[in-house]
Amino acid sequence: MKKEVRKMTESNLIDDCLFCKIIRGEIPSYTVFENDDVKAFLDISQVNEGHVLMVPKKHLVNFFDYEKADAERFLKYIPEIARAIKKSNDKITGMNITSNNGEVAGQVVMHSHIHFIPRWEGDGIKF
Ligand code: DGP
Repeated sequence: MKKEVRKMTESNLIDDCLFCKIIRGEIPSYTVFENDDVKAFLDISQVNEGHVLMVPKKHLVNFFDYEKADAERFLKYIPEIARAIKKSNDKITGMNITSNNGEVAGQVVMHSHIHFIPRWEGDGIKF
């Protein structure tokens, strides 16, 4: 069953999508977490050191595109990834976990992704 799901997911990846290319390994990325369902890698334009993106291994445009099963399958990894990033650096004491959905909300790459932006006292980041 798991194999079938994985096959279906991979066939859903599309040719001209930047994050599908990263998932397929056609564009290099610094991967921090990966399994059959999701991949998490360093964002190329770091808002703060350790800024990570998590993407589902299924081409979903954004949360408006998710079925309940997609949410259950992909979003459950958020706490695990957040903890792994926090553990990677003692100075991290907080984190902004955000997602831009739609162009008007600042979404540039049209493959659903979640930003993990590590925070610490005095980091100077303003939202
Ligand atoms: P958003 O504005 O929410 O769609 O964020 C897209 C993010 O994707 C942005 O923070 C920069 C990141 N990004 C764009 N191109 C690449 C790339 O080729 N590699 C990596 N690692 N990140 C990228």
